Amino acid sequence: MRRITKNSLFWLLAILGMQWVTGGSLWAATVVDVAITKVADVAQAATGETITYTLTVTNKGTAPSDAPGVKVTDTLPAGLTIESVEAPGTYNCSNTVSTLVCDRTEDLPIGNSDIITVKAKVDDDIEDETLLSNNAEANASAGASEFEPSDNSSSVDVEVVTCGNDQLAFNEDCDDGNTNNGDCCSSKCTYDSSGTACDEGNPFSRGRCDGSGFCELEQLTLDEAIANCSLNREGTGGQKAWWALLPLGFFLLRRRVLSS
Ligand SMILES: [Ca+2]
Ligand SMILES: [Ca+2]
Ligand SMILES: [Ca+2]
Repeated sequence: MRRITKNSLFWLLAILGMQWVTGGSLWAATVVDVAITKVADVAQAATGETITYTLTVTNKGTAPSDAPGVKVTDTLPAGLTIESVEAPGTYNCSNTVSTLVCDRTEDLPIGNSDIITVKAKVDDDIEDETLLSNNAEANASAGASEFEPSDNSSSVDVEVVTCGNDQLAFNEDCDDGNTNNGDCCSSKCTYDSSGTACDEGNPFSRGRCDGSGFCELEQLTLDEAIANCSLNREGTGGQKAWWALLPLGFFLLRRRVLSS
């Protein structure tokens, strides 16, 4: 059996000392602790609205090494379309309409953080109350060991709220259950301004929005009512529809009865 000499014991202690000084990197792979957090600027968004996501990538420093080859991936759910990406100059980013990949060209030093901003638009045809769950990941290159993998991904949810569903959302003045204009609650669920014409379908009155979602009616004069009837009927048939005066006859008869 070989004896342990003073010389071999010296080198054994020297190597152990170097392991302590370098954090074990002499025989272990590079050990890093990369983390990512992802937040959205809103908790709810309407169709057509742009959501801003902020991704913060950090080398936390709980492991001994700078992080080589950090890659950030962000795959957006159906219903979102990437509009723009902003990243530090140390990243090469590319994206499709729904997937973003950013590669850091230099090691991420211990204790340092980077911020990547992604703007994505909510598609117009997405259903109300859809939960847009968006997950992003950040990892060092495959040659590095990850000290704490649980914080290498981060997810955030944004709920879609829509106009025309008869439910008043935080960003709506009104929601009358449709996306029609001309009824004082516009296709964007905002109030039409005071005085905007609105049509209640009554040929003997004129409607004006009051600026808070209601159509106020003003009774027309006899001449205005006749003109209104003629105008409405001409618009559909191209000929003057004299039978349109029939309801007007009832109107006049009713007025006479009431006034007598
Ligand atoms: Ca980690
Ligand atoms: Ca709504
Ligand atoms: Ca409407």
